[in-house]
Amino acid sequence: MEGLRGPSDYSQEPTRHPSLRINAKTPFNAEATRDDLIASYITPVDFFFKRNHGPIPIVDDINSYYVSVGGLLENPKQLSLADIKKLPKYNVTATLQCAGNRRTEMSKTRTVRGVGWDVAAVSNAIWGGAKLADVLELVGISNHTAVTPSGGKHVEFISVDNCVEEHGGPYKASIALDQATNPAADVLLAYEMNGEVINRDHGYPLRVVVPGVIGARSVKWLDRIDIIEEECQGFFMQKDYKMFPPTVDWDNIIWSTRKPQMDFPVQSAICSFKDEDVVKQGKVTIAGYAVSGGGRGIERVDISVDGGKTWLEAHRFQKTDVPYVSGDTSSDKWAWVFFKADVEISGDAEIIAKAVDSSANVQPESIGAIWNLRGILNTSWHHIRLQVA
Ligand SMILES: Nc1nc2c(c(=O)[nH]1)N[C@H]1C(S)=C(S)[C@@H](COP(=O)(O)O)O[C@H]1N2
Ligand SMILES: [Mo]
Repeated sequence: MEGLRGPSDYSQEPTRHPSLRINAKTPFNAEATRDDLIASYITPVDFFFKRNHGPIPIVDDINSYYVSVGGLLENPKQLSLADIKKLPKYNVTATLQCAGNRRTEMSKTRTVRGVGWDVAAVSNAIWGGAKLADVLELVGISNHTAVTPSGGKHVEFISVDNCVEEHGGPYKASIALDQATNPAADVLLAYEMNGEVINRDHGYPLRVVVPGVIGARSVKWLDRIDIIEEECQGFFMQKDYKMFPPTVDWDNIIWSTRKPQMDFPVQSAICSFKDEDVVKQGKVTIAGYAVSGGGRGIERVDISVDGGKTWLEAHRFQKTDVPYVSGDTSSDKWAWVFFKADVEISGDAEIIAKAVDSSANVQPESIGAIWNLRGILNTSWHHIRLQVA
């Protein structure tokens, strides 16, 4: 890990925007307010959620930084940032969502363990970097490879941060080799975020971005890439970020019975209001975001102002004044849509949003049906109770 260092304490953290809501200080976990989140379709770096499991690494000398690519490879290589920048550069607009988004709300029905998040552990950026498929080609693995001759089936990403859950070891995760070597999957090694050099909080000098997949697989501060036979055995793949049924609790959990979560399901949240906000009778605008994993676009966002008895369809957009058509090649398949609906409120109202993705997957109605002990993937219908003054 030359050039890149994971400090063991929090004395050298970067400065952050004062209006972020801090959910945990050490490791630093914070999200934007609902208003800040939907103020811009591309989330400004300052307001992009920050999800860490240890102190933020430091680059001592960018000229001695390199990524080691090894594991089940005939010719392991060390790639400098310059080597990676020599590859064709792609800009991919992709929404990252932490699997813990909306955990606080899930915990209200029955307690779950984990950092509490409101609805903003999700953000959208333009990531600039090289395709992982091109990087793997450099080390001799051609596009669309599911298994290498040496038996490699997964690509493991290893960082340098000191994570509590790894007993001071680094954060790591893996994805399947066929996804990593598929140029259309748009998996990036990103060195830019929103047109600027990626900052320390988000992975400087280089991070993985796996579009359409829970944020946990997009490893920041990349140090090593290993081609491996079985998926990564790290804590965050094997003992966390798995979806368990509501019957499983801490006394009967068997982690090995479930697969690591990869794609995230269809999600939406109303951001223009908070619960118990007081409004004037008449017209109000309901606005928020909707996003689905796996490159599935958003087909529809339904809004109810009467607790789910009747519904109307919200207007969806990615670019202002351009109607969004899911599946259209001009739309960003890895990115959220914003939605808006003008509705009439005559008295206290229960507002609900639910989204439908391009495969007709719909958000589940109740939290109870998807409750899980770690409180991940709360994608239940989003409710807001409004009071009329
Ligand atoms: N090295 C490293 N990579 C990491 C993490 C981490 O703690 N260490 N957290 C992961 C999780 S759980 C999420 S949701 C995303 C968050 O990325 P962000 O902080 O840029 O929003 O980074 C992922 N990559
Ligand atoms: Mo996450």
